[in-house]
Amino acid sequence: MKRIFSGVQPTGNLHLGNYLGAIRNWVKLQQEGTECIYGIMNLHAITVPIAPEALKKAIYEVAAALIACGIDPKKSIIFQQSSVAAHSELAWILSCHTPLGWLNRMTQFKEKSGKHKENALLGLYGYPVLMAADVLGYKATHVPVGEDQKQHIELMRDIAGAFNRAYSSDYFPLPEPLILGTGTRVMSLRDGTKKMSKSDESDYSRINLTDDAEAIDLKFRKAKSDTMEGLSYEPETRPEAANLINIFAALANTTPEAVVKEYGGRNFSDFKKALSALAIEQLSPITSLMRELMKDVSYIDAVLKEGAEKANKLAAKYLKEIQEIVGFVTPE
Ligand code: AQP
Repeated sequence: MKRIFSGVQPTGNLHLGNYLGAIRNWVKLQQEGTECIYGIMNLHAITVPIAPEALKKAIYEVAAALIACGIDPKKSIIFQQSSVAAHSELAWILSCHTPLGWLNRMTQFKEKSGKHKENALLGLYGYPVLMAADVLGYKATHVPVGEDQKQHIELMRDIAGAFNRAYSSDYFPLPEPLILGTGTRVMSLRDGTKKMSKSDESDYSRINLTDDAEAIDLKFRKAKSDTMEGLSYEPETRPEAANLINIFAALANTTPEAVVKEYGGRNFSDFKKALSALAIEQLSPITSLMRELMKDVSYIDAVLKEGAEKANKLAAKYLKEIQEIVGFVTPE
């Protein structure tokens, strides 16, 4: 049986990278009729400092974005991670099966903890174990993510294997990453070697799903390009041009080569105009629907409540089985 689990952190505005690398694929998987569970990962969001009001707003915004992008709460489960206690409980059990050496290899921790590792939080260090619990806690088989999450999925497979070996069981399936399409690694519009990210200080580095047409147009116009003549796809030497070509290809459902064939003879400014028109055409219906949903969050509340009930039902059943495997008792 195929079961999909994925999630997004409510750490700010969702951006084009989240959309092309993850959410758009989540919608496709839902349309294929696969059982899908999508989480708003607020326990992950607090691994870096975030103000309570900002977190609350981001949780609603992410829920609105998922619905506006096409995740249908009647077909897929949409829920807030902290509403299902099994995530934290399983994370503890799995952390007792995860050697420190495995966590020390995680590049995301190295990047996010900065220069002062001693001050980095335990939660940030243990983030990948919680992520393993998120997926394994539903016995999910496939995890659609952007390329940046590949290392975390490999670790969760290792943790699942360690647990299975420790109890001579085959309880956890080893989840497969699904890294789909041409938008698996959308880069910053200010620096083609850095990924587009919610936490980048510059708002000009990303296209937010809440941006209006004017903002999208301005950001693409200001996007860093290079001084070379014409348009060519050379990721090593022209990272900014390659990023814009990749974004165009992902939005148009085509290949970078096809984009270069069409726009190769034109200048950057013409290409940027075409790119911004395409992005506006695809993103503006999402932005309008998000705005509508945010006007009255009672619908979002109802979706999150129903999602939490469904997710809890599955996760609580599996957690009980896992506790039995470990040797905990359930007094009847
Ligand atoms: N730039 C990207 N290109 C393609 N996919 C991306 N994803 C994130 N950035 C890109 C994918 O979006 C999903 C949700 O990611 P997340 O919000 O949970 O965490 P993240 O990867 O840490 O995203 P950010 O924007 O960089 O957040 P911050 O700044 O808070 O750390 C994942 O599937 C991810 O692969």
